[in-house]
Amino acid sequence: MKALIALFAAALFTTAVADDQSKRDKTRDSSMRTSEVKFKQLDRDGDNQLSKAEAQSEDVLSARFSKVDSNSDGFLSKLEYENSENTDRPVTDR
Ligand SMILES: [Ca+2]
Ligand SMILES: [Ca+2]
Repeated sequence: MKALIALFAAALFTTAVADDQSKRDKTRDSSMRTSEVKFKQLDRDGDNQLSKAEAQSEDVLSARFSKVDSNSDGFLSKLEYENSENTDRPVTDR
């Protein structure tokens, strides 16, 4: 019986943790949603990366393509795109 209670407690605990995690994920999602939506719009062939041609529909991105493409494979991954979005605020020259 004791073991059963322990099992229940463990299950409850796991659920609570998972719940917490999904809440945190949602918060993070909403703050990243704009760039994610934009990325999906730009990624016309849906291969989860932006080719130069796909990036061309966005002037700013197209102009900064080689800079945003941090691993220089000729494609922008979602991560590279999101990083560029985050650093794309008014840039002060250093
Ligand atoms: Ca693509
Ligand atoms: Ca890349």
